[in-house]
Amino acid sequence: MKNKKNKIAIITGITGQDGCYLASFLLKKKYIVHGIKRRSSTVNNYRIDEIYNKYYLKEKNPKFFLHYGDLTDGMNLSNLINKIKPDEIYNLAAQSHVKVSFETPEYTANADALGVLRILEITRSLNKKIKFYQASTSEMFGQTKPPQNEKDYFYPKSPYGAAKLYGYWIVKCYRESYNIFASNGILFNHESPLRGETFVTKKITTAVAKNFLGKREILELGNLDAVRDWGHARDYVESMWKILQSKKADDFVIATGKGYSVRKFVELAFKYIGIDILWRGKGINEIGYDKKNKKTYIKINKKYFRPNEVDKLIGNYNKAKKILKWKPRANLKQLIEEMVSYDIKRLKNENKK
Ligand code: NAP
Ligand code: G4F
Repeated sequence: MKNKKNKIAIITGITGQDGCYLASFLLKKKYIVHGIKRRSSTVNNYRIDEIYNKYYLKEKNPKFFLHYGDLTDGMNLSNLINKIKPDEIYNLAAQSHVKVSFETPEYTANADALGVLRILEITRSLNKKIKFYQASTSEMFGQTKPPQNEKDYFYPKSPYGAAKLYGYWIVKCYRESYNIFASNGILFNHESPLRGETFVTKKITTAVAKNFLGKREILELGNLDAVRDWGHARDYVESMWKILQSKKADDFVIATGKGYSVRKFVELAFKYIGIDILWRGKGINEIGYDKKNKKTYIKINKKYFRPNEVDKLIGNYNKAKKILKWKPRANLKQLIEEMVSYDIKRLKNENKK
């Protein structure tokens, strides 16, 4: 299976947003990529269909492979890692939705915390030279005041944040105890046209696109005042690779250093299609409406509030800039424009069908 020139990477969470961008990035760097996907009753490969066609179906010597697997199944992970013999493992698989983690806390801990331990334990006994990347998150900072960097303390506010914090510490623990090359990328929010549709940015850009195409829809949201540091997934997957190419295993904050509220994101996204949003009312009764014709476009629905909220995440990525020579390329305006344009095109195509 191994070709001398090509490094072999395993990506867990291959069907997710980052899995797709990272696979594409590594394939361009001539890696052989093995993606691990979990079984589902409906096909959910849409993000990686193009890659699968290009690098598996149409290739004489395929460079991209898919395997069934699950982070909650240690034996399955062990069989796969033993068979594939990777140089690098990028652990991106997770129950990644913060609000959902309040409803499925035990499952979230099993996949997002113990899943990390399972892979580390397999690599420890199989081959300590396998480099391991863990998708850690700014959610671990939770309540800590921004700007947050690698030295700040962690104070997670959700089962997701707490599970990811276990993942973070077990990576450090295995690195220090067994001299394994295991690193954490502490990534702040990153989005793209391929973002999952229940995350706030994608919800907003989809609603904006629908309204642009004349399909009037009122967008229902929760907390408009939460502040996030939103970057582009395409830029962030490059940092994952750089983290594993670094001389020394270590932990890095990856962010843009700029924070915006959900409210501002809404305003910028509507502005892109020529609508100026104004706000009226308070709390659950607040609405967002068109300055010109007074039509309502945004309402608040309490079902989108969380039992506990992380108010403000803004990352300080100086360490990554200095050591990895990484910096973000896309700014928020560019990100929004790309997401809205993509959604307009996507919905137009769906309407044609
Ligand atoms: P995503 O789009 O939700 O993708 C998550 C992936 O994990 C999907 O492929 C999903 O499979 C898979 N998965 C879930 N549970 C699994 C399990 N038990 N076993 C195997 N696979 C499983 O998330 P993302 O935005 O690409 O994020 C990638 C990673 O970075 C996640 O670990 C996330 O927690 C972390 N992270 C993300 C951000 C961000 O802003 N995007 C920031 C910091 C950290 P299905 O397609 O079948 O659901
Ligand atoms: O888009 P979100 O659901 O992302 P959140 O909770 O920040 O988590 C994302 O980023 C983390 C990194 O910091 C990742 F680790 C995690 O996997 C995920 O990718 O919500 C962003 C903000 C929150 O404050 C939320 O309360 O938007 C607020 N919000 C307001 N209305 C909403 C909504 N969030 C969602 N999902 N849906 C709403 O209607």
